[in-house]
Amino acid sequence: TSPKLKVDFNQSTGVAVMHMQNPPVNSLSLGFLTEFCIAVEKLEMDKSCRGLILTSSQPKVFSAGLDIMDMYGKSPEHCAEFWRAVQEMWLKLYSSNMVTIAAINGSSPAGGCLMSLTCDYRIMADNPRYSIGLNETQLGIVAPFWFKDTMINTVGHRTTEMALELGLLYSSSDALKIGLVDQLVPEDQVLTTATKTVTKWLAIPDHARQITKSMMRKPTIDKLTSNREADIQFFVNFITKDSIQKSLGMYLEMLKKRKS
Ligand code: CO8
Repeated sequence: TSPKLKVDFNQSTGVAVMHMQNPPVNSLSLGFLTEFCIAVEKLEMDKSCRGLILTSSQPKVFSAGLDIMDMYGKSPEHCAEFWRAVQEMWLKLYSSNMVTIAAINGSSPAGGCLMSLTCDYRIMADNPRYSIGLNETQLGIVAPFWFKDTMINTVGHRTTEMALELGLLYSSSDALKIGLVDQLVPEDQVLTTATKTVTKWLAIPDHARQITKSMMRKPTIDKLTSNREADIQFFVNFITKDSIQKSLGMYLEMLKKRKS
């Protein structure tokens, strides 16, 4: 299988750009997440890498979120392994010592939004067709507490409460209004703006920035690390329920119908 990621590391700036290339929509499958976590780990260990930009090489989509096929009609064992990989992706990104920037050049629902929310800064293409948000309830599923916490930490409690209950997907301009993203730029400037932004962040002494980041995020991270197995068990019990499987099936049908 071809690599699902392309990593461009610029030795002179110390910044890596990670292009997600898992066609057609960069869904976060078990295979993708495994490859992704290994790549992030490698960069994290490399002392010369201080910044990471996440972007998509697929047109119109940053990431469609978790791969629904990894949660639909799968064994409890598969679901458990998949969920552990989702947790790992979040833990690695949310606790990264690198400056992380999401260069959101397309739609970014659910898990795609979560991935963006783990970054230090979000730049989105100014395009009303692109949407971003935690839309889980629209699939009849529930965003886990650490998805919810990550969103609260970014946009606050009230906005998160309404967004999660309704499963809201925001247009790029509405996402900017509520602070779900930090900046909108024309589509062809997303990556160049991300590169400029990371330089600005890297001007701050690493140790001071890293300790501050950890101070802000550690309570949220600890909540999951101390409850990881229970969270996996909860997910597996939930997702394998007949009623939940039925909702996912209906959502998949809707996705297919919407095309024609
Ligand atoms: N997983 C698997 N397949 C997907 C996904 C996905 N998340 N998203 C799209 N696909 C498939 C489509 O079904 C379609 O398949 P096919 O070609 O066989 O018909 C193909 O990818 C292309 O999709 P589209 O034709 O829809 O592509 P568009 O460019 O028109 O639209 C979008 C792209 C906007 C990304 C659109 O596909 C979309 O809205 N997708 C659904 C996104 C979504 O709702 N994701 C939620 C996933 S759940 C999640 O991330 C968190 C779950 C937390 C679990 C908690 C439980 C306790």
